[in-house]
Amino acid sequence: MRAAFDALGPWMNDPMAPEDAAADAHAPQAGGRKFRAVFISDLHLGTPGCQAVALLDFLKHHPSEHLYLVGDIVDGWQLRRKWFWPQAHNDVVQKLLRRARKGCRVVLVPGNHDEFARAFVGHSFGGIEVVADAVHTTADGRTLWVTHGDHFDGVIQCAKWLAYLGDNLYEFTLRLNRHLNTLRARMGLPYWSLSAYLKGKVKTALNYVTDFEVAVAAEARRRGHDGVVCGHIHRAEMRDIGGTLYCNDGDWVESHTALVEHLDGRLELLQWTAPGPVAVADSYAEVAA
Ligand SMILES: [Mn+2]
Repeated sequence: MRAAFDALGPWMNDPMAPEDAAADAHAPQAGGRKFRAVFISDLHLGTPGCQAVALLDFLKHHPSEHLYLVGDIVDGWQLRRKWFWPQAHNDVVQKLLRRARKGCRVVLVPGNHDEFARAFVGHSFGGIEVVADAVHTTADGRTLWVTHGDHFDGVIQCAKWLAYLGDNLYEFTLRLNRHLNTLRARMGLPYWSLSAYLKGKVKTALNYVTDFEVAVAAEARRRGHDGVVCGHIHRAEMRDIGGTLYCNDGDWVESHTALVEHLDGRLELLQWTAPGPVAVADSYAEVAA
């Protein structure tokens, strides 16, 4: 099963390019850390909003035993509208495939923007397992249900956030955000996310977010798990909801966030602002309150 797609093409098994070999050579030394698991989602490869360069940097500095790709990895919706595939996006795919080849267990849980991958559930694509959802057991014995989360759009009565921030408006916000940050970079200011700021400020968005979080946590509890890891709403979070640990690993179009499990089972949300990670717990706490 694992090798079902390995025969598809030589690009899956490319020998390591010299620059890749060099990059991998310093990966283990970078920070001297290895993680038990890394969870990322909502990369939206194939869209101009995808922060592929930052993501590559993050992946290089966070080697792990398990890597969960929690949906919306490749944005099939946008690619159908307009083809966009720069080299950095290719590099991300190659990096993920290489990681699988080098012994990391890479699991893809498709989301709504990459629902085409749901046709391959149960198969393996270049060593990457494709599953509808997964259960991850932490080093300290907790079970986490891993799902993208889009199935919960339907159970939320008033998806006001989606009504206000439709796909096109969202794309526009991201574009504005890029220009703004190009200017900020010229002025020597750090990266700042406009749409994350707007979403954090809009009350209806918060209601939607809360409904979503409660619904996902309730389903994880119903399934008998200690917690859940999801993505979809592009809002990184880790908190207890009625005794169930709700973790959202955020996204790589705005917030550059990931959930990591340390070797002892401790979970942590990271925001990658190269050259070093920043814990996001404090900055999100005020919005969640
Ligand atoms: Mn999604």
